[in-house]
Amino acid sequence: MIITKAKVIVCSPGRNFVTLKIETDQGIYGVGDATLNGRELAVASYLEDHVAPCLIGRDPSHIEDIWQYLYKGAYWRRGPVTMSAIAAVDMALWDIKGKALNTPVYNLLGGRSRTGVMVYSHANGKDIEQTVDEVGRHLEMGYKAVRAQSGIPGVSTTYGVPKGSGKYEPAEKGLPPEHAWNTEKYMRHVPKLFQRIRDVYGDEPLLLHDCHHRLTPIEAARVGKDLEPYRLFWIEDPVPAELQEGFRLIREHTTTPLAVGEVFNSIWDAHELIREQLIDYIRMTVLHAGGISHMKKVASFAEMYHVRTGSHGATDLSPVTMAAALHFDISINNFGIQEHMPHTSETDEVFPHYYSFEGGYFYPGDTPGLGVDIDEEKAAGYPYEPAYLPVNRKEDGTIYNW
Ligand code: EZ4
Ligand code: CO
Repeated sequence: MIITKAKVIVCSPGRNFVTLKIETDQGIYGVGDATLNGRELAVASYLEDHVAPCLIGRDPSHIEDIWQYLYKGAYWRRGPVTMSAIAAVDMALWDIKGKALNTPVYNLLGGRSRTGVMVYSHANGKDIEQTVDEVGRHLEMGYKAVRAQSGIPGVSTTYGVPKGSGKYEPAEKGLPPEHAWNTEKYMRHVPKLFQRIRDVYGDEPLLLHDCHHRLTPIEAARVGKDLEPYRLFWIEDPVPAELQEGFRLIREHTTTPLAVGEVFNSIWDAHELIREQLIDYIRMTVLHAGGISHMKKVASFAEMYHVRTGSHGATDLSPVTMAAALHFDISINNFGIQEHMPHTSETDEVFPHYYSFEGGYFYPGDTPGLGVDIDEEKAAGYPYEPAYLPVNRKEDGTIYNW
């Protein structure tokens, strides 16, 4: 079998997605997700202009060799653009291999290690009461684990708070919107949110919270301590994690489990965090961290240090990533939890898929390959529209982490 074509499809069914479709001389094709929120066209060009020409004529069964060719062969290693592009190729090649061997991808990764993949959903609200209601709604839908975010009194708009009556979506059309931030107000507010959720729903539900890079290590230590009575499953991204040793300080002060990694793109962003057991969950994805091939190595390394996975799964990761993540999640032993944020119906129509949800768990399905596709005709009806994540400023105008 040889690769005859590698096509990049950019579309916007509800939000922007970049998809790679690799075709072969035997009629089998594979799909991969290359979406990098707010920087979509950079990855599209990387794939179209620099990767696709190198793939033509290669044997698609050589997944590891092609991965190394794209990683080592580019000379310029790592970075979100490069690693998302490599990931898209990697997903598409696993999809092709599964279809060629007539078996779901998880079978090629060692087989199933569990019956289903536990996911957590998002409960967002303008204030504590609205978030509490949303937690209840998700528990009724069968979710065992829920992430809770709420608006902060005195902060005009923040991460996780829906605009109007719609669902929360971080990216907005046009140029980047600006949000305001106040750490003190946030730190006073967040324990009240979780106290109220535990008062209403008791001890059983697994509760998570995303600090979304807004704290310093000592502030994160305080938030972790203040949340200990509510026994969270994790706090996510307590600090921006370029400085891996910053986590030592948080770790010394709190037993609230720590999760990080949605912006990481290779093991080199996380090796100290894992080796020193400074975190509990590594949240890199098969999309932004080099595909299934690289994530298998990350998970194996993490397994030795009691670190479990907790893949990022927001709406800016397409159903192709969701499918690939589920095959990966179900196959490894040190799986922790998978994030799930439902896509719009337009997105689901453009990306038909076989994965399914029941009772708090997702199932990848038994279709050969990844069990997901792109409907190119429908995709063509949703052309790309520039959209960006917000920029954050403190109340005095200083640019801050979003
Ligand atoms: O802000 O995916 O845990 N989920 C998140 C997401 C991220 C977006 C960025 O593109 O933090 O909502
Ligand atoms: Co997050």
